[in-house]
Amino acid sequence: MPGQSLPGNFPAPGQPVDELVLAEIKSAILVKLTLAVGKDAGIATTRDWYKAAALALRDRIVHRWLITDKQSYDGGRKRVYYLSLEFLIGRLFTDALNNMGLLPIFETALGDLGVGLSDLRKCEPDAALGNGGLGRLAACFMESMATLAIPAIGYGIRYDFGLFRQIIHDGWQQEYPDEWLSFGNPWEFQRPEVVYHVHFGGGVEHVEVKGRDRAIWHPAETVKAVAYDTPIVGWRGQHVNALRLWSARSADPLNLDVFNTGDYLGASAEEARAESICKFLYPNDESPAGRELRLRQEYFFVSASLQDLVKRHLSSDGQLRGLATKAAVQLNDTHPSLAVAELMRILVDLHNFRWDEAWKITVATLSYTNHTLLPEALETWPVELFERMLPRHLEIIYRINVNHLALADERCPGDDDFKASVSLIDEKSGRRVRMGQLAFVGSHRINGVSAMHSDLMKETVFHDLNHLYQGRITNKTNGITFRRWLMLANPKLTELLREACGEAVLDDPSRLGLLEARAGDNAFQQQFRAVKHHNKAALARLIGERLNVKIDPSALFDIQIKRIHEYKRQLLNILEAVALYHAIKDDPQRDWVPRVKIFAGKAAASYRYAKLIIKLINDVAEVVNNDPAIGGKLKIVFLADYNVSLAEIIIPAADLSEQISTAGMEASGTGNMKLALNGALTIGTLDGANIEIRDHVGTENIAIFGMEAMDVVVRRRQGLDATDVIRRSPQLSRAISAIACGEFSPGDPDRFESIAHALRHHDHYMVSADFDSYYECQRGVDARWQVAPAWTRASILNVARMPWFSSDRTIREYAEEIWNVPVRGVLPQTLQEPG
Ligand code: B1H
Repeated sequence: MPGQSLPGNFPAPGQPVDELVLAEIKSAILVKLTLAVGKDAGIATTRDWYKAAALALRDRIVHRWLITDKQSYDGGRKRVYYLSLEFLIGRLFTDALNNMGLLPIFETALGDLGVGLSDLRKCEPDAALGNGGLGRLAACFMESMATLAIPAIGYGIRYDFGLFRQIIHDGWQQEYPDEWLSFGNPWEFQRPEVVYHVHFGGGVEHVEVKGRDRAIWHPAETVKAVAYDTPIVGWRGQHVNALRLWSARSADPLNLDVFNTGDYLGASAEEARAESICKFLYPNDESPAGRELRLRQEYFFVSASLQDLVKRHLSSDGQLRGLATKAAVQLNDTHPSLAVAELMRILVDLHNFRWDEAWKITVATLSYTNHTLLPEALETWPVELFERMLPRHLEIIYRINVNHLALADERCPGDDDFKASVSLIDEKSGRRVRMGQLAFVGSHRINGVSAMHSDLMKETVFHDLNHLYQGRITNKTNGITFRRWLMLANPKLTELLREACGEAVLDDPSRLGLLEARAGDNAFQQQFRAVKHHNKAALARLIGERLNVKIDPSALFDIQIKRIHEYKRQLLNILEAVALYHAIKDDPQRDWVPRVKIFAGKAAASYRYAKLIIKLINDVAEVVNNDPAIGGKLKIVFLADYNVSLAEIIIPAADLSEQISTAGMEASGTGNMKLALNGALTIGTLDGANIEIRDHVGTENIAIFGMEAMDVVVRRRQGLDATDVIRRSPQLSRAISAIACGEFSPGDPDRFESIAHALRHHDHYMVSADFDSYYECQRGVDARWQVAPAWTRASILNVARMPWFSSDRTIREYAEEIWNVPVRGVLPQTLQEPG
């Protein structure tokens, strides 16, 4: 009903703000500015105002936090513990304001105080404590768990430096430290009293106590883990959970004996070693760093988190027997796999449980999400390193393995290959502990992140383990939070959707289905296009400011934003751009569809080939953007330093979403969901969640091309040489020759020789093999773009059919099928899988 206030202080559009509340908020901000920031309004910078406003907002969140936490505690409710080395949060200010229903009133209050909310929000640095999809998924899940009132704690590391800042210099990526904490962090609460000791190294003594073996670990080194809590508020502010990040401190910060000898630097060496644990996030997406410091990070946060949750459990239940009924621990990939051995150590060594009972509790408590099947991403650690760093854990892993291999022998007697394949120890490449196998064996549920990925898990890496532990693997297709990725990122579209589907759409995304009836409506289409145009004009302005490239907002905005990785095939996209450039040059008078190809993404600092692809994109852009012969029909842009905040600007402006990974290689993708939700049509392969997106939006509203996962397997078996396909494709042949002979790098003609060679003779990612199909598909997209009503209809239908991809749906599935915790509300009937 127009004008009527919604629960939790949510003003409907046009509703006047409450003057009393407004005065209270203004005064709260001014008090914070004076007493917490220590500044007078006359001299305050925008950053000072941001801090004051964030603190005023935090006060309001904290009240809810304390109430909901007490309710969960008093009610003895089961808690979810989400263990993740990555939380890619981005900015929190408008997210928290929006969820608290305070966005309009803060905007007015700040405006009255002479500060613009949009300037102010830019003062907040992105919390980039993650690499990409895996870390962003953890952040979406935290928001959805709070929204669904699931008592939960996210555990991770408070890195001093998040993911590096990317600068593009002369077309090359350069990495700079991300000093996100240099101006303080108004969201977090340091908890100096919440401290745990985490041990490393030393040896293990075995003694007999009452006829039972007892292991006593004598560690050589101890580090302290100190908690920092950030409140995460759910939609409509009714529930708040904590994100608890650990920071490392030395247990012995200054060695006085050494200090007194005059070796001042040496005296704090211990401190430096301890604190290095939380210094930085490893910038490797999909390929584990394999460094000793990384294993220290993994154990550090697992140990602190388990000590914390065990202590919480003991304080309410008094014993650990029923742990699994009160705690569900979700392992985000294999990075926290040590939790299996650590929980066993806590139960057996510290709390005297018999091994078998401890094992039952451990398996019932833990569950593990797998995010990738890439062989290079499967984490393993040398046994020798384990022995040195975590000697007791290695013993525990060996014992788990003995029981596990006995089971394997029962299932497949005498089959040594089967046993070798399921063993926790890889004996083939110099004895290594397999973290995936460890997490699998120690968990009651193992999930993949899209239907196809979960199926492939059963068929490939976990084939034998699936045979041994039938029914453990399950699928939980990823989702995204609509609050951030629709409401906040795209306020104009949200406004239109509120008008078209009613206010309830904010609570129940299935109401987006009401758009179906309007998809062909001319007047509605015009409004929808106007929103898209507004967002595209904003992005065009940003590109003009940052890169000095002039962009026409009415051109087709073709977007590929994600980590730079060979399997994601940015190379296929830029090759198509080269071929299109040649085609336009050959026939400039044809009615070419004006296109802007926009790329953004970071390459791991050590991934040289990915960095060369960035250079290629920039070199091609330089030539294409400055060639008058093509009349501006094609523009290529690489936006530096892709992060959550930049994604929030690019995604609402997208017409076409590039989801073009080699089939079978992208576990799910979540950018694909964000772009479709904002009305972009997908061009993609049948990979990851693209398949489910197709099933929901309908084959006619998505452009699918290329080989399928099985085709890839078959072709790879035949060899990786691609001269056959190149010979058959004049366009591909010309595009490869152009990059090989220096058409885009005249000053250094050999620069891209390695890329050309791989395209011709080592086409592992099927870039050459898929090229023609992709090029054709893109021309089909051009043709569709030229019929504006049909394009707009498909775009509207994408929005209408995306509700299933809400992370609220994903979290409900985890809650019901893995964690066994109740959730608030019921899934509306309309939010079901397509028939
Ligand atoms: C995903 C990773 C990942 N899968 C290792 N695996 C890392 C692996 O630092 N490391 O060692 C970091 C990240 N990330 C992504 O997870 C998948 O590629 C996406 O397809 C998926 O959508 C996302 C969330 O499930």
